[in-house]
Amino acid sequence: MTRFGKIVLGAAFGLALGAQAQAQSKGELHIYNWTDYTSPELMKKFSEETGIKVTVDTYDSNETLLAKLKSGAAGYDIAVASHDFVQILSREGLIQKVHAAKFPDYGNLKKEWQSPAWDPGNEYSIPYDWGTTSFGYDTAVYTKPVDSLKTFYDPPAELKGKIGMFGSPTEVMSLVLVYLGKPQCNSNPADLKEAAAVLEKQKPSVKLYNSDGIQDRMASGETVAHQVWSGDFRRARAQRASLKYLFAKEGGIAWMDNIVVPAHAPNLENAKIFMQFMLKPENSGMHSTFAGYPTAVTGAEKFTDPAVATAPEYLPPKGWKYTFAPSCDEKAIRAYDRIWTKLRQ
Ligand code: SPD
Repeated sequence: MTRFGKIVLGAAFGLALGAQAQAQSKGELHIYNWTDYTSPELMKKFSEETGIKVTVDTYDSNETLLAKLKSGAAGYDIAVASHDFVQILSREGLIQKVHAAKFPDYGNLKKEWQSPAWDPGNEYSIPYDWGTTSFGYDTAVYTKPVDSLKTFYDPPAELKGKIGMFGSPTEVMSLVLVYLGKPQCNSNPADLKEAAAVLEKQKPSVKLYNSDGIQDRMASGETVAHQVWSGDFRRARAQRASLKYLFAKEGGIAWMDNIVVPAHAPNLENAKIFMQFMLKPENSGMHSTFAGYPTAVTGAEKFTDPAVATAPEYLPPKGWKYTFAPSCDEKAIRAYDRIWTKLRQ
């Protein structure tokens, strides 16, 4: 759940809809999205323009999304999945085809994000925004220069016991493999032994494993270093200026999140209207301003707050090595789960 929990937008936000517009209500849209990833202002705009009432539930990881859809939760019209999970969701029949390439504004997608490897022809999805994964820390607490992920996996005294890690096995494994210079989606026993050893050694210095609430934890000083997504860290830094996001010398992880429609969505047509809405540069730019990530829509930049678009976390520096982690096979996922289960005991 977000810190605003389950939110209902539209009527609950006291929209300036006249009696006539309300009478023409176009139904509902139930969104299932990551925490801190849905702009209330943008949803209000959507409701005002379409007459569709929006509700939002939130989750903390792709694994939670997958588990929820697998459990048969049938109430959602929209979800947001990272690129490496879109294929898993489609293979398992948990999302449905929307044929996004036929949407009138499909051409607004930047060419490089059209028909991506994880969804050829954009049958199931449209890209939402992209960012990177690394660590951020408080330079007021640890004042020495940092250029390596080593500082977080083998931390100095100042950070011990105050590190936050993600609560997602795929994300924890992806970054530790970058640190070790090993391939992603790895099921090589020797590599995994090394990765597990790094995480076990780091564990006494970790305060918690949780992907939700990072902005608040870093802004309040509850944690002084955290595994984190770039845009979320910018929002924490806006509240605590001594925070710094690390573009480590070992590189980092990149991802693209995508809007998808769960199988059996009760409001399929409204889901398509929402996807089309998010392809408009002004709406995509509003999302970018809220979440702090670049989007896949041409012209969204014009509608993104320059303070956000020029933030150091917004885009990786030229020449920085980053990997779009591929969708892992069963063997790697099972191996990651074993390491994760042991780590969390
Ligand atoms: N505040 C939510 C940010 C969502 C980031 N999703 C990234 C997933 C990377 N695997």
